[in-house]
Amino acid sequence: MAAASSPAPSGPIPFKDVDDGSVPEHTPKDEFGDLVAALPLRQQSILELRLYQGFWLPEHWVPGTIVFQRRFAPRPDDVILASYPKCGTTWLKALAFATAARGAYPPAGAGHPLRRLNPHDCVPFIDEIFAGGEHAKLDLLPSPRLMNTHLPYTLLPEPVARGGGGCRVAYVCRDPKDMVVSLWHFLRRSKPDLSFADMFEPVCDGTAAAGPVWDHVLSYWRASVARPDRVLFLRYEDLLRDPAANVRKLAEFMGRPFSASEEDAGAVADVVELCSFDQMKGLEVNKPGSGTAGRYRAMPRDAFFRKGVAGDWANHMTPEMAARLDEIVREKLQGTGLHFA
Ligand code: PAP
Repeated sequence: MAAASSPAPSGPIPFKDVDDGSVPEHTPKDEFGDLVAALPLRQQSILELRLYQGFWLPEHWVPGTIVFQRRFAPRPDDVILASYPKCGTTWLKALAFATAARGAYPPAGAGHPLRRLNPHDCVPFIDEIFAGGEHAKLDLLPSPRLMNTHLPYTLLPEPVARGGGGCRVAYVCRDPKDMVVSLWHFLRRSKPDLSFADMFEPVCDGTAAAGPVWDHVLSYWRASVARPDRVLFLRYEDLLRDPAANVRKLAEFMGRPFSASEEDAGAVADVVELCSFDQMKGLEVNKPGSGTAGRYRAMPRDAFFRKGVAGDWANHMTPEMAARLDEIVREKLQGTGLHFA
């Protein structure tokens, strides 16, 4: 008699648990290097950017983006977390992971993966995974999978953007003024002499990495209006104001609403607490000197937890700079129904 097969493991599980650290001999750069070399180029702070399909992408992402666009096979229960850089990626990864994996890993439990791993080690970053030719590792993840990207909606693979495969996308946006401040602090970890103006100007003229930021946000905004069942549009400021309401929203969107008994047991509050800024920043794994996250450009893990507030722009910009960026963004978003307060 055949032995009873054990049930397939269910996701999400931490990406770190399936990643053996191996790197392939060949990367998409070998295949698409010539195509990338023909694209408009710009040097911006520590990054070389290429203009690809209307967006300034870090050069090393572009070949992987092409492979992602052409060969990614979404699973019906995949959830892709999307954001412009420095708009709440780390927090959204933590919240989505804690929410989706709460069956296997109770959020209040001492052994929760998010107490030993940075959120970037739990949820794979598609753009860098594909850039490094490591995408076969995504096949090792049990369903449902969680992954994240900084690509705009219009650059997502056609089956994902069409919603045909059933795959869902959750996007988080943030006041662009706070995004610039956060980005400047982040990049200064690699380039301490980077001036604020050298970061502010490319954001204003749309040439910062993954920009123009307004086109990025609008790509997801429009998709969320057209397909609210497939694209969830969140705001960092709303997450700060009412994290529990947004965790419930996220859970429903992912098809895993909290049950009445989970609510009674405080599961939502447990997720919020596990992923709170103070809790995550205070973890050994995220403290200065604890190591790095990221592949191509590894960053110290503590760099992902700076202040975690709204409105820090006021400490870095003159009122004139703030009014200028607000006006650019207001004009670009005019008539779309989207605005930043
Ligand atoms: P990434 O796109 O490079 O992954 P991302 O996580 O989007 O970065 O941005 C980091 C910002 O989110 C930081 O903002 P700040 O510089 O204005 O402080 C960081 O502090 C904030 N952040 C990270 N984790 C949390 C959290 N758990 N709660 C609130 N904010 C957070």
